[in-house]
Amino acid sequence: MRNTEVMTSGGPVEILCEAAVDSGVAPDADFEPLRALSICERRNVLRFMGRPALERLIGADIPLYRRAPAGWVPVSLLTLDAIDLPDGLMIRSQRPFVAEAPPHLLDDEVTPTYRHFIRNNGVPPVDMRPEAWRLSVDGLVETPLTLSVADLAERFEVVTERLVMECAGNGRAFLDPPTAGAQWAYGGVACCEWTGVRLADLLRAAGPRSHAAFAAVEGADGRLPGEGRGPAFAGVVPMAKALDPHTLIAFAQNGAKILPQNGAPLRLIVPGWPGAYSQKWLTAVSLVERRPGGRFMDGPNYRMPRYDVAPGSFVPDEDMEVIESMPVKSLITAPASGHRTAERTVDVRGHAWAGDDTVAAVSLSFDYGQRWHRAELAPPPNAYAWQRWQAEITLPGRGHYEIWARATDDQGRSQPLAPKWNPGGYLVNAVHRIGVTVV
Ligand SMILES: Nc1nc2c(c(=O)[nH]1)N[C@H]1C(S)=C(S)[C@@H](COP(=O)(O)O)O[C@H]1N2
Ligand SMILES: [Mo]
Repeated sequence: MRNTEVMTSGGPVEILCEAAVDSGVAPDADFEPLRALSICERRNVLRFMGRPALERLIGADIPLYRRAPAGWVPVSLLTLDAIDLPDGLMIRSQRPFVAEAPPHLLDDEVTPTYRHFIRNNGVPPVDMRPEAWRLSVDGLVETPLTLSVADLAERFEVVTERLVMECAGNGRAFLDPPTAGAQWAYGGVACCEWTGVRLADLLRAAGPRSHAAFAAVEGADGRLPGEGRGPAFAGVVPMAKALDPHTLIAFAQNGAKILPQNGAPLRLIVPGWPGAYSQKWLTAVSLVERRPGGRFMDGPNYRMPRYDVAPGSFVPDEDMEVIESMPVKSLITAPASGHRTAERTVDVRGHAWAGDDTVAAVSLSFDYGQRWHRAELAPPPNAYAWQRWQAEITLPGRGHYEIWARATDDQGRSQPLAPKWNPGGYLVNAVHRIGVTVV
């Protein structure tokens, strides 16, 4: 049993929980000291170990060791984090509260509500009662609106869709040198079933003026103590995306109320784009002509260099552009990394998604990317849902292997084999790797 504090509506709350869920790795006493380190620090310790030391830590031979890329570190030694919360979340930061699930707990086609990652930038509002909530739509509109949660469902068509949301910084923990921000491993992504109304329908009801170019969105959360006054997190959605029929103002998640930590009672869902666009605890949508320099929406935040840069480089602001669609990516959700089995043949499955686009293919490799085996890939159940894939992989024999998954989108873009460094630590979409040992 361990005690954990969670920030919910009323502030810190004590939750008693057991690490009931297997994190999917072999508990090796030798590895215990490394658990206290960050993923980046672990890599920097492990990369200088030779084959015998790595094999001892893994508890098995690594037969294809000589095919591994320079500086390779077994992924199952990198991602050894304890489950902190019931239902499987690992806490990445307490203030602001940030948590993610390990990939093998994201196996469901529809992510269970409690396994949806949590990314707060400030302190959630205290009062999230739907009865008292009001949403305003104003700025460059003919008729400003003030709506209650009940008004939304009464006045506009209600839709339910499975939508992928991913934090732009998901995967950041794999960058070297480390960059500031939440140190996500793989779990800053989810695909829930969201119910709500289309933002486009509200905007049409309000009548946007012709020079409206952006929807500036506000939430009711406050800044962390010591960070001054003002909104915790400002969002800006370009009009074309605001008018996309899949951009929703949601009031339900997986058929029930949205959880406090995920933005109750109303939140925006801007699928395929960084989670940062999906304003939680939504209170206002205001149409504006010019991009406002809201908090976290200016400077280098949510921007990528226009070109590939060497790790650790300085990139001038004018060479940075705002992130819109997220890149193609995949997750292996079964087996869990660290899986040990007597069978050489392993059933592998997972999800793949590609921002505004769809996934055209998923391939798997067990020899560090030399040969690739095509997986079976299902179409998305609706636009912006992730796609199921599965494959049967037969490993060469006993020992420790890595299985890598690489998705390719319908524009022909594939996941890179190694993460690409950038100053903000965004859009890390390198192949997903798991470790599997045949005993
Ligand atoms: N009001 C508000 N909205 C917000 C945030 C926030 O801190 N405050 N975080 C953003 C970021 S960076 C992400 S990735 C998603 C995370 O949503 P989740 O916590 O429900 O997973 O919400 C976005 N919307
Ligand atoms: Mo995010």
